Amino acid sequence: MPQDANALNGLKERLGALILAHSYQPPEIQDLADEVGDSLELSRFAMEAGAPLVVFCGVRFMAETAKILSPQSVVRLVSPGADCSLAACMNGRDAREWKASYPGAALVTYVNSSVEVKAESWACCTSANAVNVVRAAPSDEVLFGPDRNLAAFAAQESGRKVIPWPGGCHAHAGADIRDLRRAKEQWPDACVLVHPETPPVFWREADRVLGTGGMIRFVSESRVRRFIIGTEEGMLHRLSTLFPDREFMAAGGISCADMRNSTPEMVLRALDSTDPGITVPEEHVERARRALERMTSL
Ligand code: CIZ
Repeated sequence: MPQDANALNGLKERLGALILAHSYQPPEIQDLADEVGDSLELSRFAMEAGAPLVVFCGVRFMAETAKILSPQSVVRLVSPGADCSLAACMNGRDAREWKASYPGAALVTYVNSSVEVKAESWACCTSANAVNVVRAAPSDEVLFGPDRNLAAFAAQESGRKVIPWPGGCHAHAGADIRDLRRAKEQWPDACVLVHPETPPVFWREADRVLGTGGMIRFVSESRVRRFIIGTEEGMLHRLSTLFPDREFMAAGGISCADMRNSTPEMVLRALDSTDPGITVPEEHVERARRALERMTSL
């Protein structure tokens, strides 16, 4: 729709807006975005650009993270109802009560969490640096939430005593191992990359367990031609765009409805709006920012 594309580019330029899209977004959204990446990379882009308006194509916690790290920007989420099932697994009260039952233990939370939970945390992490953040935690026991699979992976890789919160991403935790096995039968020569939010049975049948940024780095450094990818299916478009000479197959049936409902029309509406954008609860912002800054520095 060239007319809409013209309208979108014209508005974007006039407003000095930056359009950011997560790697799990639909192909047509990734293709129109200024930058595509994981939540950490996108927050960094927002911080560095200092644009007056950031239009975020992703889910709520990502837009909130961008707003906390770039308070001077108006940050609009294109699909205002897009939430993360994993972030909903733990609330501020859960985090406070959990910490109270393990006095002295540092709480590390995955960035897929609410602002209030971030504020209760010693540090946040992404799938890319969860192991390093857990290694750096200043306590014998480390509380890790809300994703139990990422907690188990960080424990396995760091050798630290990690106590997991029993939460999970509905899409990754519900991934079907039979689907991965079928993909391996179809492409026996392929390299298998899976996300640490998938259940441990996936890791045991994979060549590497990596976050989305790690998958991109791995493919760029590998000579292998075919890859089976165990994460949200939007990642296939990202990989195929970056590496047109390789072949990718999705495995596990991992699809997040909240990630997949953005459309170009919604991006246009978010640009052409007077909405003040994402707000974050004032009382939690400073402490959440400290936990996020630890995440970006580790
Ligand atoms: O950190 C992110 O953006 C998520 C949710 C996953 C990943 O591995 O990039």
